[in-house]
Amino acid sequence: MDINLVTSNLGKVEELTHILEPFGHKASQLQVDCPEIQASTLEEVVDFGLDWLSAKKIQTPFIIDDAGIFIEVLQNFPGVYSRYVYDTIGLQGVLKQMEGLEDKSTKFKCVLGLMLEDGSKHKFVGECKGNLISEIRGTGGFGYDPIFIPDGYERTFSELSPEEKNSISHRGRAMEKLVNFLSSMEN
Ligand code: ITT
Repeated sequence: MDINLVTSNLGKVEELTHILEPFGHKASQLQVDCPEIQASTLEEVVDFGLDWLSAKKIQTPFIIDDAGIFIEVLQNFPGVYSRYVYDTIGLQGVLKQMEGLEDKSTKFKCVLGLMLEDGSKHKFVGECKGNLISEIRGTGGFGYDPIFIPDGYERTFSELSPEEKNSISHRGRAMEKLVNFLSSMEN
């Protein structure tokens, strides 16, 4: 299947493409300036995005991806505001907020939205639990990857290979559900 990935984030394009290609799907990035609504959940952002893009008659099938990092001791902030926080205070600013706090439990969450040619909309959710660290480590990945260590590992997402990250990440888990869904449609 030829699938459009509607995102401005090249890191996401790489991760999504690596998962889709072995299943015979061809992925292409499509950059569309989709307004980001004020919402309290990633699911709401994705619902809005799917409707908005479909009203703009964006070529189907397409996938959108909304993700964020949820820091437990900060009442799950920044969550839906992860992009804003990253662009304003950055990783150093987040680390500063965490100074002196012992509990560094954090999770990543990804909600994928899929719009098919028949106009049907589908959402797939994946999470990855772990901990923040107090320094920036690693060069791979993107966004918050250098400050997050997934449970069961001692390396940050940035220090894992792209395959390792995809095999356990929030996006990888949501994508596993999405490709299974596409495969079940073909049978
Ligand atoms: P699009 O909306 O164009 O897809 P974006 O970068 O704005 O791209 P999000 O709103 O989903 O994407 O991301 C919110 C923030 O979380 C942003 O700063 C990302 O870099 C970061 N982020 C998303 N997925 C991530 C991941 O797998 N690892 C590290 N950071 C991630």
